[in-house]
Amino acid sequence: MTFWLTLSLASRCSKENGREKLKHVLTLTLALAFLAFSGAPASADPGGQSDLAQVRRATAKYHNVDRAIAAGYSPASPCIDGMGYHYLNRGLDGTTASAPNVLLYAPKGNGKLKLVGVEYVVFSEDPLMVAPTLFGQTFYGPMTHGPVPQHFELHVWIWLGNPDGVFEQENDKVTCP
Ligand SMILES: [Cu+2]
Repeated sequence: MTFWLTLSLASRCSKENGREKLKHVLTLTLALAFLAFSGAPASADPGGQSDLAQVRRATAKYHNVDRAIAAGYSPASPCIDGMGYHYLNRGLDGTTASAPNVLLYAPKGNGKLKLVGVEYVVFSEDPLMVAPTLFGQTFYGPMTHGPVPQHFELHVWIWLGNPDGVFEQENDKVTCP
């Protein structure tokens, strides 16, 4: 959007001179400053569906768990009913939509794994930390469970429909042997 504004202004300015040009440059500077302070314009996609499509594109290759392992994900939990196996990539911080740091796999009957969703886990020992957000959703937490340090988490069931909702913590369709 900023890029478009800049282009449009440049083409107008080239036809004008001196004072008018300065006026437009000032207007643009103010507009950009406003955008910078107000953050991104209100989302036209509050449910984040286009963002979810982006996550699907980014993680489709991980249907093959060997590719996930090659990319730095490794087993980080036993199979948990409602979630499956968590594969964590410690090189990612869970704050980027297109780069989830956890992949969720459910066991298939043949002993293989089926990619069912992703999870974003943001670790923080800061008791005052405000829960992060992605896709317009606020992460759950802060929480600890077992040996897992304090964190916020958001599950996103993009590869196996969750009747309770795509952002619910657990998916009842995921069961362990
Ligand atoms: Cu989980």
